[in-house]
Amino acid sequence: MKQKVSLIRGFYPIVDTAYLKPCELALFASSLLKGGAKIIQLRAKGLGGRELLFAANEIKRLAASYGAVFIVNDRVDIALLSGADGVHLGQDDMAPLEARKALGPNAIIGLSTHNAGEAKDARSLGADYISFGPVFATSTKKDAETPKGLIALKEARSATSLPIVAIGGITEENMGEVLGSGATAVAMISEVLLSKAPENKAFSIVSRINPSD
Ligand code: TZP
Ligand code: MG
Repeated sequence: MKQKVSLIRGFYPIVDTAYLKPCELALFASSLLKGGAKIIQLRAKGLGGRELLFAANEIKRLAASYGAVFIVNDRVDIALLSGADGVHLGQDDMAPLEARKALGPNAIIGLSTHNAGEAKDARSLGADYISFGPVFATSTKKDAETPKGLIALKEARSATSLPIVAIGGITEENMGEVLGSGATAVAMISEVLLSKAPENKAFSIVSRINPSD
């Protein structure tokens, strides 16, 4: 099932407690999946383990019913207990190879990167895909680095053959140039979570990325 990582492409929405109450996470995940999302990440900085596992279990069940991939941000323990398809780790989180020991060979392990050097090193660190960003300015992540821009994204593309999930300030409007600059997938938080109609938003994004689907 290692080829599951080939599902890391296109629209990569993240349900995040930066904008949602814990009890809204699964509802939004459900809307995004109904709209056609094939990946969902759960990101809930600071949420206690009990509430986080509850949300993760619900979202895993929903994602599985749509044949979608479910990724947990930061927390290898929650990924393991919820049966998630993978985990997304920052540069200072548990090392990907350690996470793999816990989650097994089929788990999809993502690693955040911010420059071509980190992108280049990601494979040997054990990552299956990388995120790269912030590509543009974002108000979602308060401690985000300065925006890297599309040229830096192209440099990251040249530095690794791993799938690249671009993140940071990505919208339906600018996603075309991001994908055109080498991103395999586009992560979006505020663009989808602040939308009044997340299901329609997801549908519109997915239809534009995959016009034939
Ligand atoms: N990592 C880099 S930028 C970012 C994260 C988690 C936040 C992206 O949020 P948005 O609202 O899509 O700009
Ligand atoms: Mg992290």
